[in-house]
Amino acid sequence: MFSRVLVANRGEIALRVIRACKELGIESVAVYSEADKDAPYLEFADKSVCIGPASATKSYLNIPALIAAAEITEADAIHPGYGFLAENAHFAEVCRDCKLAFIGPSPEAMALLGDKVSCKKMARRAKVPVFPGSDGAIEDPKEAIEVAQKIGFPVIVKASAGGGGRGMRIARNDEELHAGLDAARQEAEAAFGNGAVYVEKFLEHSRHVEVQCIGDQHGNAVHLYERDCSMQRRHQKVIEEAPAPHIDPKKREEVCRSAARLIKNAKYSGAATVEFLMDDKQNFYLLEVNTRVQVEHPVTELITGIDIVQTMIRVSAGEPLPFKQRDIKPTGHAIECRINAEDPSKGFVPCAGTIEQFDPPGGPGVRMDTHVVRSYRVPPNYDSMIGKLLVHADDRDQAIRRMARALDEFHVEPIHTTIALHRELMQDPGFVKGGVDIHYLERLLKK
Ligand code: MV4
Repeated sequence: MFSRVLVANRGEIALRVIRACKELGIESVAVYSEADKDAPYLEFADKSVCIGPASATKSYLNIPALIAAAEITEADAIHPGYGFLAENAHFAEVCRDCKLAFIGPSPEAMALLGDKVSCKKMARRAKVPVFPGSDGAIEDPKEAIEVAQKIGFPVIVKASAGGGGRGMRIARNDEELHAGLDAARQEAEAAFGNGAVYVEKFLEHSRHVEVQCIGDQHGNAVHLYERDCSMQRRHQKVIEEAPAPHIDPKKREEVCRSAARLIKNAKYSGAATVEFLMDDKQNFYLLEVNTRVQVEHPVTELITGIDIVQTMIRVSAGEPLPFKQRDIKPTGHAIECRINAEDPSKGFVPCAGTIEQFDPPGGPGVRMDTHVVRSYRVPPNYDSMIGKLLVHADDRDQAIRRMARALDEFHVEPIHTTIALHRELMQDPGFVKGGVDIHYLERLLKK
């Protein structure tokens, strides 16, 4: 096992990793930018190191500064959390070259699954359903037109290096396809330095169902069941839950086994999330694979009782997975509400500033993952998520009531947060019924 892990992140996920280390008897090293120098969670780590100024490029994305911090503190591993460098294969490779364990997949596996064209190829071989479309990257617009003729419009052009909604264009005719190819390619070239694009059938109404998986370095891989993340706005998830509501048990097994098969075939080690779109007939198609721990991982922890962050650390140190697929028995229902320092009544503008009052909820079945305490100052430099409120209950209806109760107890002043929005969503007939599609929340917010 590692003796000291450097946590290459900030905020709630940094605290989450520090806690996992402590429970495993491993020392942790926190890093911070100048904007985070007074963050209270730094005290929970065994050591902390300043890695640069507020700007993320100069701190949390600064590879030489992170490696230097690991070397100075004699850390033997780095946990990247999510965002920042978590899915940067170059960073994983630099860690390996510096004899630091990257707590995540190998750079090769990350690159293979992170590139959507090669990921889709891998999925086809593993008999995981993918959208009909081009076999690989599109070189010539003629090719794209031929594909569209075969599968029918609408189609979607996606950047192979994209993800989370960046570098995508929907096309409903030849003309839009020509324009979409150029636009997606240019956007991808500028954003990722890789202009490769592909074309597939566009599914209009669907749900976002993702499967949590984890593999070890001995060829074992399991799934930890699925989450529904359809409640989203501008590709930012707002509510996540597990299990996904209104899925037939047979379909559920099918989608979860497909995901685990993909991860196993890729000889993947570490945590991965396999994302799917599911249509109203419960047909599912691969979207992409996230090769990191996700914001919403606690939803799965609550229904399975498995500590995903601890397990990531153990498999990264070479331990075999401590459970088999048949040992994983999900119970009850879990919901997560993302608490963002944003004003939903003003187009979700971020609200930085000092939190004078912070009274998080508690009681049975409530989990609050946050780095915030009273008098914490939310810096304007980073993501606006200030915490995650989760509940676990016997079934979905009780989980919704428990969340409504927890949100009632929750008081944050004076900055605006998404708490008030979540209170309304817990009473929204569409959400309460369950099984909404990925456009539901945006339609609701327009009303
Ligand atoms: C799609 C799609 C419909 N059909 N692919 C958006 C983010 C990226 N992960 C893929 N995305 C989509 N891909 C096909 N073939 C619709 C979306 C999509 C979406 C997916 C998941 C959650 C929210 C979304 C919002 C808009 C579009």
